[in-house]
Amino acid sequence: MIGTKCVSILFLVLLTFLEANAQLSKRFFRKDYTYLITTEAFYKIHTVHRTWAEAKQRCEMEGASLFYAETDDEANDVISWWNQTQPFYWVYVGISDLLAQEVYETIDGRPVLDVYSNWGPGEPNNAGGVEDCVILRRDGTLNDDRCDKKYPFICKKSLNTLQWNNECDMPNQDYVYNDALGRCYKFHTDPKNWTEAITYCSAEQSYLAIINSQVEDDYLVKLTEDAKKDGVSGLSLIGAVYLGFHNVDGTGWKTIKGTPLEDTGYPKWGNQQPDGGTNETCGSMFYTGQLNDVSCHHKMFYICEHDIKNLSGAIDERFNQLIE
Ligand SMILES: [Ca+2]
Ligand SMILES: [Ca+2]
Ligand SMILES: [Ca+2]
Repeated sequence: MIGTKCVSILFLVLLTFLEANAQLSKRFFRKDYTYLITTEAFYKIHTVHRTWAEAKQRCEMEGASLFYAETDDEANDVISWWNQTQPFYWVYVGISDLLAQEVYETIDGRPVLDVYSNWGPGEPNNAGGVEDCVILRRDGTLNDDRCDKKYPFICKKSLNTLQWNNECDMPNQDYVYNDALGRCYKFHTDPKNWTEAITYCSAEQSYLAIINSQVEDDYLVKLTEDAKKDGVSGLSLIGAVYLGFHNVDGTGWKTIKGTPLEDTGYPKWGNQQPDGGTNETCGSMFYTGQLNDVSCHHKMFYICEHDIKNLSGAIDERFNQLIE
């Protein structure tokens, strides 16, 4: 009996320990990022070419930042990984002189001389007086270039800055877990149009929320009530938040996953809605919870929904490895 009890306690202690350390020992940030052991950081090469400002923003949307090498070693390791995986000759890095001409600094305000700053011959030359953003060439040299050119880029997340939202099993700290629904949500107070809202949710490994039950609707109403909505500028429509359903192609209301609205579990339109015809083909929820068709161009609040993978499977597997 005592033996069994001891084993159970040991198991609980072990499980708690594993859960607490699961993230650090798993070296996991997001499935689209690669961990390099030598630099203790996660990286993602974006193959879609963007301007420097768009690249910087995109990395931030993913909870990371536009990469620049801090040391020669990091530059070598990242360039070697890049050369093994992608054919690009250049990538944008997080260095510019946009704040003060000819004073190059990193996106987090470090002087360029404090980080990897192996300029190519004659660079930075501010050619034509319009080169403020820095690219890294695959030979390891830096060059100032126009910020409005579109290049691939690399995002980076250091292991030592990684935080984990255990309930939601994701790095984003601002997603809130709902016990009854077993999933997580974030109310975005930065107004976006419908397409942008989809992009932002997706960058957070989530999707524009879809209401599947009265319970979920009640919760989203509460989330909306509690959100800090006062004093937000840039809103073009108040009283409703974007959701993940639409009739953009005119073939009937459906979710962004393709399910007809009447099969979602919550097809409850507000009074007289939908009323916008072809002018209102995107989905929203009135603050009171009922559905409303709106123009896709409005800048509105929106809610992202996040499905949780089951972490316990990974923990069980580790436990089995330990007791073998
Ligand atoms: Ca140049
Ligand atoms: Ca849902
Ligand atoms: Ca409407």
